[in-house]
Amino acid sequence: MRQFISVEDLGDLRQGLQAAKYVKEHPFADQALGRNRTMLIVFFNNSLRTRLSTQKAALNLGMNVMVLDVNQGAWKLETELGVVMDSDKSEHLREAIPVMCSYCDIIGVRSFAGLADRDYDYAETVLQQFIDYGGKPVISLESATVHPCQAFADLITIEEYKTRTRPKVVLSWAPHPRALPQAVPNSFAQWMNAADVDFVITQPEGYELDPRFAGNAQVEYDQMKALEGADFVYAKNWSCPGVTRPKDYGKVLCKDMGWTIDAAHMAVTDNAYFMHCLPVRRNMIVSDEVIDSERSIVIPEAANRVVSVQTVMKKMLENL
Ligand code: SN0
Repeated sequence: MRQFISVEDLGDLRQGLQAAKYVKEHPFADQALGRNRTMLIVFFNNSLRTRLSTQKAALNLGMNVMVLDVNQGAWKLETELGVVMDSDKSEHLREAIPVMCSYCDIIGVRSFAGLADRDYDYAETVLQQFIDYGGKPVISLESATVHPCQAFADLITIEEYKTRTRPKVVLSWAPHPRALPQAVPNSFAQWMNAADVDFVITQPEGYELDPRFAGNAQVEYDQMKALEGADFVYAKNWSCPGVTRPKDYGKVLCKDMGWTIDAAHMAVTDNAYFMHCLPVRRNMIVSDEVIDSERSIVIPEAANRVVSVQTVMKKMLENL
């Protein structure tokens, strides 16, 4: 595996889930694989789970690990090609990437969407430069349009908790004070479409996800109707993806607190589990009552972030 961006990069999904199960049961079985190998993780944006789970996974695999926060101590990096570098940006990604990659065997990159220019974000302009100029396997640790390590962890969690062969999984938009990327819902939709689940997306008008991720998923604009009989409720805020309203790309279109997942929403489900990638804004996305209930599985979901990224890194190490 040379890159981990999409569900297809994992190969056969059943086998991928089996591999994850093995990693979870035997976290230290592959220490020899990572010996004298270095994992570099580069952050252009904040992180808690990704930062720690990726380091933990690398350590479990016997790797050395280095972390760079680009905005704290590194030169400010220019990401646009062909510009006159007369601003505050001291170094171009064109040099920084091959240099960073000369120090490591696998590189992970977090680089959020700018939410200003849809084409720039959806071309994965920053991540693609790491793929093109680095020469090392690249893991998206949430890039402009995808968060595959999260979606893989989400699927692992659903597999662990499901009581039906084909559970009903509902992705519900929920309100948030800021404009957030579409990476988490995009990847979640892509992975659910590939998995053996009955998948429904519910969102206000204007929040339609890019069809390359939403695929043939059912879309239901009536949130309560969508939630009926759900086995898993996956809440997330995202900004306007600019599909049905191109001019509003990256904007907040709705702050309707009626979309907050509370006990009344959960009551129409089939005693569903509540999921969220975290960090979560309590009483915006989800009520205290729901996230503190015994049906909330946000903590085991976050714990599975080690498992998903370790499974990916192991596959990459095997193919070095
Ligand atoms: C990010 C997002 O893509 O939605 C990362 C999620 C894994 N979330 C945020 O930036 C939330 C920030 C906030 O202020 O709540």
